[in-house]
Formats: sequence, C-alpha cells, structure tokens
Amino acid sequence: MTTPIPVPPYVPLLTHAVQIDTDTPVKTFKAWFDTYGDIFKIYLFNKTSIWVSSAALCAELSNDQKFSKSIGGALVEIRALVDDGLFTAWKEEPNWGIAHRLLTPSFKMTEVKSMFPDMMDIATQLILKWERFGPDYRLNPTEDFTRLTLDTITLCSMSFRLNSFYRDDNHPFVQAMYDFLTECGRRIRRPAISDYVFPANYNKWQGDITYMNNLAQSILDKRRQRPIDKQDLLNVMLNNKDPKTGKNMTDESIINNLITFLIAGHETTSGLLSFCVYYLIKNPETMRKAQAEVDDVLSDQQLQPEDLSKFPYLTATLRETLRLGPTIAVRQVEANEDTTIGNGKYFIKKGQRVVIHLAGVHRDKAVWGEDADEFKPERMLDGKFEALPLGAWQPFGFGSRVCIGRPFAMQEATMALAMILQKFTFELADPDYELEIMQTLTVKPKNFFIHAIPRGEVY
Ligand code: MNH
Repeated sequence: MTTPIPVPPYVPLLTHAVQIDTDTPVKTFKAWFDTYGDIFKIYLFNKTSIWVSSAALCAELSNDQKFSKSIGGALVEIRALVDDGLFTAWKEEPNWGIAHRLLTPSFKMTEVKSMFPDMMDIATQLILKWERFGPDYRLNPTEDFTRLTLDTITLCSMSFRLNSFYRDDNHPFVQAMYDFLTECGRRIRRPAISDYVFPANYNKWQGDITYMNNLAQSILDKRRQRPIDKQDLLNVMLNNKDPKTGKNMTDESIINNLITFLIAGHETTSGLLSFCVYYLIKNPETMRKAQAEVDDVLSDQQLQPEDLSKFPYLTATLRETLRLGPTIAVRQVEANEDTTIGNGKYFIKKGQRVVIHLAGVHRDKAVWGEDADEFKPERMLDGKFEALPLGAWQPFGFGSRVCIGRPFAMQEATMALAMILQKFTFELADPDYELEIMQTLTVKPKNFFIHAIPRGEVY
C-alpha cells in the first residue's frame, strides 16, 4: 500500500503558485521541507510537481531506466533560443545524441588540459585587475568571476574574446543573454496571452534571440572563411562526425550548442568561485590550509599544467562548496512508467515530474551527520568522496544527462582558486555580512563585497 504525499495548504483556483517567493523561490521550498519533511506535492495552475530532498529519495530517482530528465519551467522558455541544444533537449531528440557523442571526447580531462593556456590568459587578467585596484577597493567578486567564466568559455569554445575585464558594462552579447534569461524567468509566471497584451516585452525577447543567433552565425561564417588549426569546440563541431551515425552537426545545432555552453558554463562556475571565497573567509582554518597547499605547490612560481593534479585540498574545498551551495539548486526528472519511490511508499505516475532539491539533499543528516550545515572540506578527503552513496552529492546532475562541462569547470575553478590564493588574502568589506542568495537560473551570493589584500603587504 502506498501513502499519500503531503500537500501544503493552498487556495484552490490560484494553487500554490501565489505562495512562492518571487525573488528567491528556493526560500519557499525550504520552508515547505522544514514543515513536511523529505517530500511534498504542490499544484502550479494545471501542473502537479513533487519535491524531494533526501539522499535516499535522490538515489532512487537516479536511475536512467526509470526516470528521464524533465524539461520544465524556464528550460522550456530557453528552448526559444537554444532549441534542442544539449542542455534543453527533450529525451527523444536525435540532435542531442549526435552532439553528445561528438562532443564528449573534447570534455575529457586530458582534452580540457589543452585549454590550460586560454584559461590562464583570462585568469591572469583577473589577478592583474585585483592587484591594480588594491586592498582598499570594495570588490564584488561575483561580478569579476562572471567576467572570468564568460571570457574563458567564449575563448575556449570559439576563440572569441569578449574582453570583459576591459569594460565596466557588459558586452552586448552578454547583455542580450542576461535580458533573455531574466525574461524567460518572468514568462513562466505569466499567462501566454501577455505576448499580445504586452508586445514590447515579447519583441525585446525576440530581438535578443535574433541578436545572439546572428552573432554566433557570424562567428561560424568567419571560421569557415578563415579556418584555424586550434582544436576549440567550434572546430570540433565543424569538422568531426558523430561516431554512431556518421553525421555532421548542422549549422543550427552548432549555434544552439555554442550558445548553450555560454549559458550553462558561466554563472554556474562563477557562483561556485564566489561561494568558495565566502566559505573560505568564514572558515579561517580552511583558508590557512588551502593557502598552505598553494604555497607548497607553487611557492612564487607561475601555475603550470602539471600542477593541476597537486591540489587535493583545493579540490575538496570546491566539492564542499558545491555541497553547501550547489549553483544549480534543483534538477527535474519524470517517471518513464508508473512506479513508486521511498521503498514502495509513494506512488509516482508515468510522466509525473519530480523535482530534486539538491541544496536539501546535500545537507541530509543521514549522510553528512549532525554537522551537515557546516563547511568542512575534510569530509571530501582521503577516499571519503569516492565512497559517498549514489544520491548524496549531485551538483553536476546524474546519468546520461550529467553535466558535460564538469572537468572544464573543475579545472577552471581550481586554476582561479590557486592563483588568487597565491596572491591575496581576503576580508569581508562588510564585517557582519552573512550569506544572502540571489536566484536566477542559478544561485549565487547577493550583496557580497570583499577586499583582496596582496599577501605579504602590511595593511
Ligand atoms: Mn553544467 C548539465 C551543473 C559547468 C555545460 N550542469 C548540467 C547539469 C547540472 C550542471 C546540475 C544537469 C542539469 C539537469 O539535470 O537538468 N555545470 C553545473 C555546475 C557547473 C557547470 C554546478 C560549474 C560549477 N556546465 C558547466 C560548464 C559547461 C557546462 C563549464 C560548459 C562548458 N552542463 C553543460 C551542458 C549540460 C550541463 C552542455 C547538459 C548536458 C546534457 O544534458 O547532455
């Protein structure tokens, strides 16, 4: 016999939609978990969604035979730009398989290592900026980490320079992308008729889509006119064939995936670095150990590709940051057939969407113990990370739709972290600051300002 899933009280016609915090939806979901435990069900107009936040339930849902990635909410809106690109493809779309097989080899750790010089180029720009602005400057690390990650992904994927460190405002492409993503978030809370009632919003949204597609198309056209030897992701997509079908990617699919990399590959890694700096400042002992590791490996020398494997403590620090602050806070699956979860306790109908609240799963006391809310990279060291149960730590998702950019993100973040720790110590610009969250597609710290103090200088 199955048990009904708890449903928080709601207003019939308006359903639960009106109760959700408009700026930071995760706040409302956290409150529901606090009241109802690991699982609850809500109604959003005509849709039902089930939310779970325990490692055990996450493990049951991490099963590619029984559950598939579900494209819902803002992801559906984002398809207006990137269609069947890797991140937003429905499960049966053939272009996903072609792009996935063709691109997977380029994202292996060994291949990502060849991107070291490009990553170094951009990270050096961040270091120079922080050195030149000096210790008194009230620095917003999240903004500069976003410059870093955006410029890195465009340089590594299409050898295109946004030069974000040389401007205060955003590159027009970046602005179009932000405006587009913000509007996608708003669109899911509005009825479809708004497109006719408020055509200005709709036209701006369409304009941004056209602008981004045109820019990506022009980069592709220029590459055909003036080929280069470098094996960036654009060249891989243009020149390689899917090993299974022998097919090339179409121009449309190449453009969809170029833009997908930019969307998927910048805020996530930028948020990771921002949370990491926050947790390091708040945990001086961890900061000391991280800095000691960097000093041991680098001393006063420049970071080299062969150093990348020598930072186990930094790796643990980044993994622990992703545990407490998964920058993609939820992932969604749907049941392939009628089934149950909770060891047979809860019935899940075929097609039913289940939202896995990763931020909650990652603080499950059954896995992490009573100190689950504390920042302790030591839990990720000495084989403990490798021994974690299936549903315990999934900041990069799971299974066939797992993040393709994981080695890329980890290398980029490790490099940036090693380089900034070698050069600076950090202080909060507002000494009483406690973490606040800003939520767009991803989550990141809000109103977070620091001072970056060159090491060895008396301040
Ligand atoms: Mn990434 C999928 C998190 C960096 C490109 N990414 C996912 C998913 C998560 C995720 C979670 C699965 C989402 C889902 O199940 O709906 N990604 C991250 C995090 C970081 C990150 C936390 C950094 C930290 N991702 C990157 C980078 C790139 C990238 C960098 C590109 C270079 N991610 C992707 C793509 C997918 C994805 C592409 C979709 C993969 C697929 O479905 O085939």
